Amino acid sequence: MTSRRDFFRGAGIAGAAVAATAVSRVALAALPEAPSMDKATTQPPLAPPNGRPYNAVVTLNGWTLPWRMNNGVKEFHLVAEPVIREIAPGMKAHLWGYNGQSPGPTIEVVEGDRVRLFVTNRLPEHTTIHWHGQRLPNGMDGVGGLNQKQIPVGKTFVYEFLARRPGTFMYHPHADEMTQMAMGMMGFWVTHPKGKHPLIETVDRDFCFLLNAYDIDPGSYTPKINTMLDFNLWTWNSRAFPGIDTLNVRHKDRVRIRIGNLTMTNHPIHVHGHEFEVTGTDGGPTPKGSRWMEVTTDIAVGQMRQIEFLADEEGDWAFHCHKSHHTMNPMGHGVPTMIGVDHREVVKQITSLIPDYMVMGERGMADMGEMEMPLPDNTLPMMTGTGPYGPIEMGGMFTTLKVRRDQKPGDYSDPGWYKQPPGTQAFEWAGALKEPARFQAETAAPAPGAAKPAREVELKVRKPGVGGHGGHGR
Ligand SMILES: [Cu+2]
Repeated sequence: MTSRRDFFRGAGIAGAAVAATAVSRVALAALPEAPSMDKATTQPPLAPPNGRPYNAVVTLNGWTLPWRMNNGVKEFHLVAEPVIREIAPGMKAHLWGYNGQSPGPTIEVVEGDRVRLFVTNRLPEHTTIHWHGQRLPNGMDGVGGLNQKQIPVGKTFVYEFLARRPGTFMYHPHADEMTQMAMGMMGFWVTHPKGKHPLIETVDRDFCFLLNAYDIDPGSYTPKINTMLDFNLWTWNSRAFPGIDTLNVRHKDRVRIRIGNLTMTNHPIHVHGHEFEVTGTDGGPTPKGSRWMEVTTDIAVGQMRQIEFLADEEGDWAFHCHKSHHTMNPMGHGVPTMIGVDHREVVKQITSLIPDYMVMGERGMADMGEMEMPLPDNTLPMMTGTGPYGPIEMGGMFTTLKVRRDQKPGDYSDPGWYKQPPGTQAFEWAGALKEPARFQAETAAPAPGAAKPAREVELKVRKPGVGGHGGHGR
């Protein structure tokens, strides 16, 4: 008697081909092209050349993967492969990604689209892709060993499903995850609504990016994959400030920003000058009654958030993770706090032995923003970026939202620095500075047992909310 296994073997058809037949014969007819990207700069939105219409997203320091329409099916071809990614000018990393970059290209489809994704494995080990957040047949969910066999080195697998739910999603491997995600394998996925959706607004600008993190020793190129917490590069789409492009919008634009977190910690993402609402998660659009105004939203590990606001304040607004260590580039964590320590004597002695010795942080760390310390090759300064008024003293997960009246609709180019209208910028006080009252009080403090000083010291205390001078003290 012939067993099922013998039948397949005897038929001379590879197991993969039989499995794919259940998906579609067309799928195997010819592999679609796999476009590749060699730049880390933000590419303009990809207007859909066919299929249902939608307003395309802009991937920060990324791009959207073109597709081929094949008998009504949108066919994409992702190639998992080693890539070289510029993290910021002056530093390149040897990562793993898709189609030339890390993260891989954004995939944009429309609710109701039939989607077929060819995934070719050019890595040195097996992989899979999990389509995070999607409703799909269990065998398409991409967990290696659970839903499918891992894709062996050199092989191509086919995933096929209906994009059932509009929203903000991502994709990443579910095979040797610790290594493959630490190496930069991930990508964004947007399913646009079919027609008008009661909970999804039409917006003028729609940006997306992933939060990721790397541990790359200064002077080296490859991430340390065993790191769990102590990363030294906090990145948006595998870019660190000042390598992250600015988000350039027109005054009064309605702006959506979609963010997904594939790091090992949460990131409170903060926008200056505007309030926003969280209008969606990876579970879909949020009900209107659950929305409230925020200026910071915490994005936990594995979560996606989409925020929306009216860009009605002109200017260059900081947009960053609010964890202050996440807006810095590599630094030594073993550095003791030196604020308030007078190094002068010891520095004299050390420089007689080590002429290049440099004191760090005795007045704070702001010096680091303007320091031209020799760095090892292929590393970034800790705090960097120069604005119109000097060093910005930031790194990592930081960029700028630029709101301009003269930005043309659909123009994503950088308008340069904002020029504040006269009289609208913080300025230096030019009047006389009084001696602080407390200082006088201390110097006038009586010696133990001495008589009280005759002179009264007046202290004016302004209480918040009272609106006048709240009281007097000595
Ligand atoms: Cu953060």
